[in-house]
Amino acid sequence: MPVEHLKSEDGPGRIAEILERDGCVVVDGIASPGELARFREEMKPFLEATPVGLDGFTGRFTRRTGALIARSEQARDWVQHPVVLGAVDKVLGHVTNYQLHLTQVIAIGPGEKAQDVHRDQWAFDFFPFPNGYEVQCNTIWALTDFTEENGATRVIPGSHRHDDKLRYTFEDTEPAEMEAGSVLFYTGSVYHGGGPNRSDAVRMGVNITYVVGFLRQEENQYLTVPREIAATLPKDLLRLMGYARGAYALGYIDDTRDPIAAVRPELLDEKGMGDLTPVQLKNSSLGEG
Ligand SMILES: O=C(O)CCC(=O)C(=O)O
Ligand SMILES: [Fe+2]
Repeated sequence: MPVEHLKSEDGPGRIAEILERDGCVVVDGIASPGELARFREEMKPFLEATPVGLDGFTGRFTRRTGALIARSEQARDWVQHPVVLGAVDKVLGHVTNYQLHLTQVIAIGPGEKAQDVHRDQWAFDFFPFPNGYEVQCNTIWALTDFTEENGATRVIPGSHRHDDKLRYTFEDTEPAEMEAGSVLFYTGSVYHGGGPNRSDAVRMGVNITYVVGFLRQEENQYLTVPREIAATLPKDLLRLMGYARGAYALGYIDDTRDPIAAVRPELLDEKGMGDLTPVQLKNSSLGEG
């Protein structure tokens, strides 16, 4: 079964429906050519300085460049794209809060082999989350066209409902082909992997992923984004980066204060409990309010 394609105008509700059904979907034409060019320009020195991976999983012909919040203003907009967050709100709507998990350019070079088929949520030490209980929602933004030849991400639509710890092979997968500016959405539970690059050009994608607030981030945002830069960022972005409680009792600082106090104290609201909305607090609190 090929990967379904939607348009941005179809909206977050439809994207979430297909994610519920298939565990993956491509949304065409989200990023404009101007945005793609700006991102590449901002990231150029960092992309050039990134070494290739050290093992088969990270890819010996693949470069992974992170810290996108610190390094690219364009990435900050993409991370907070309303269509994306609208869909993530629905996929992860069963928890009190979610957060950014990682930001990473994945540049698959010519000669790279297919990555082993996996679930991204295996990163949590292979914890067996219940079938149907999503903890992660992911995007890969195509910076170049993604073709079967150049290493388009391989997915198994519908496999988000399969058993855990299965060993699938390349032949079980479909390429998520898409044009530059399109975005592949996929859950942490769907089986997938990077494709082999049999072309003579680099396939570039931007992996931006989100995870429930009670699990640990892959990319540690507190240490990846220097404090001086964090102090310039808007509150909503800081919240998403993890300067917020992950649930009623998770992630406060010192005397149960809002973590925003550590980076932008001038943005604290009066009660200093603004990191969860009143509804989130009510839903997750054990007390009577
Ligand atoms: O680069 C890709 O297409 C996917 C990579 C991937 O799935 C991963 O590194 O976990
Ligand atoms: Fe993956």
